[in-house]
Amino acid sequence: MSTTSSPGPTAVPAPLSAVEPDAATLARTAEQTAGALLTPAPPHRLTDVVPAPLQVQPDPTADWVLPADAVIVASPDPAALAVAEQLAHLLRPATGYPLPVTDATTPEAAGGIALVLDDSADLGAEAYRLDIATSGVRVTAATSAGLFYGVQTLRQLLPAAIESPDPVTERWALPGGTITDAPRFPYRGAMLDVARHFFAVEDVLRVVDHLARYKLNHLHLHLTDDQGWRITVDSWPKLTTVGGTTEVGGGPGGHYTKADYARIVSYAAARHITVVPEIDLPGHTNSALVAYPELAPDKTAPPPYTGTEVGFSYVDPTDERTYDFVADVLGEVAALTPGPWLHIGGDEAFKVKGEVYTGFVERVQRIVADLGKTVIGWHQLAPAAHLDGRALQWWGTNGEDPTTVDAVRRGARLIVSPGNHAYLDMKYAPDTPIGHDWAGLIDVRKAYDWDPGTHVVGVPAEAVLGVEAPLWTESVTSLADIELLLLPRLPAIAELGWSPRASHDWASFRDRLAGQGPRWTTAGITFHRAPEIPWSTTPTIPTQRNVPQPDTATHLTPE
Ligand code: TNX
Repeated sequence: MSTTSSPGPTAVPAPLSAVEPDAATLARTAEQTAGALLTPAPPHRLTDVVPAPLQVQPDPTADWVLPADAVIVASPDPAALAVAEQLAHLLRPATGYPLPVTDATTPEAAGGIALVLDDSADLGAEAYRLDIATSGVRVTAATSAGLFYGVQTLRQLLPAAIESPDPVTERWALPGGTITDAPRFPYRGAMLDVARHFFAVEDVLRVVDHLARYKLNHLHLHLTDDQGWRITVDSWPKLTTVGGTTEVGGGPGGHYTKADYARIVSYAAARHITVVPEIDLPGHTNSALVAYPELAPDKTAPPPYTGTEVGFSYVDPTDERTYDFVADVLGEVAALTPGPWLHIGGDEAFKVKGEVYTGFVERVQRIVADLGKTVIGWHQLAPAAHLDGRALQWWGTNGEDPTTVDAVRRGARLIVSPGNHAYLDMKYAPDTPIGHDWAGLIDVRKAYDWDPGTHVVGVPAEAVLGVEAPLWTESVTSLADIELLLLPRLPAIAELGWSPRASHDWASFRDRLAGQGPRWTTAGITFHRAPEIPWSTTPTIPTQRNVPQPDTATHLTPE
């Protein structure tokens, strides 16, 4: 890793004086020298953070080392205390320190770490300030989300060994100074397609952990498609008992019970991530038609589909029963989902055209609004009438799109997911073992070098809600596959969503990203060793964890 900084005060052995030292001084000097030899690495630089923070003011005189008896003290608020517990969970395994959590009306670092909720500090909803000084560390924010993001930054400033699941002898140094940070866009997301291949709850929780590390705040779950229906709907039970039993390639499929889904939602909420459920309509519905032929245009069940073609299936837009189905499904999904969004798909419904398509979408949009939720749909929804708050997810590969620009003029906001920059299912290079290439190859630089604020010509930055990186899973069958495609491109998209445009700099990003490699290795996370990134060759702490697991703090109650 490319870190240079003045070493912390205890790393430098005291110079021997000309006067004969006493035994105690000699012993202390020997101990300090041994310590410096054992752990010569200086702290990371305060700028070594992904996504790049808004403002960084290093103070090389203020480096700090976490003492074994440090206490974490938080404002007396359940959400702030929950973040303090999360911090303790992050730090305890590798340090082996007890790190008790306490509360105080005015938390003081006092040689430890203070998490301070302060709505008078002029910090926005997701903003935080991180002060690292010789007296300890303080994170200040107006909300628990801000505290959580400050903790993610703190985590990255510690040595990579902090990711070890087992105790490690290390000097837990932090670089001195102040970071003041806030996101550029309010919507920063990733999508996981659990329909083409089904993934266990544990795998999804692990993806949530990856999002949280990089301050992403939305997880879009593509829950239904031709190859499988993945969420229980009590009023239409065969959607999962029949429609959930298939997947691409002929595997067994699977589905989430309502309790499974609630577990994902609450695990994500505890990490300040909103789940955005997608029920893809009117196309991409073969699995629903297999379960309920009455929804099919010819009222005949099609054969189950386990291939990878798109655009052939649709629910009958001329039958009222279809709208009962949509209302029942969206009603049950809305009831399970605390977040404001319902994603209604709308892509590649090639057989439902023109006014029939827009008429269908407009009815579904109203169903969503009547449920008190806000519509997101793929940008194919653009021609349909605008409805308050509606957001379109743009996945084009060419920034010219007059139809979408017109929908924005009528009030739609945009989530940008350009297929040729943000699609995590595209291969990195021709030899990437899994993935697609219909939108081109996406190496890390291609994932990083674009601007969500100006990408779609004619859409002003104010209309851009944010950015999302979708992962379609036709060729993805395991957690290791997911991680290979996610990392290291997810942090690139996260930086586009979080960091100010003025900080955009490939050379800086490349070096900071390289610093993430040893963290992933230490945590047992798979990633693609992209050749354009100067990964460190320094050996990392071996982990004894064979089976990857989500963060241990699964019991945390959501807010
Ligand atoms: C297009 S992008 C699709 C998906 C496929 C994906 C494969 C979009 C809204 N629809 O159905 O899985 O390409 O990259």
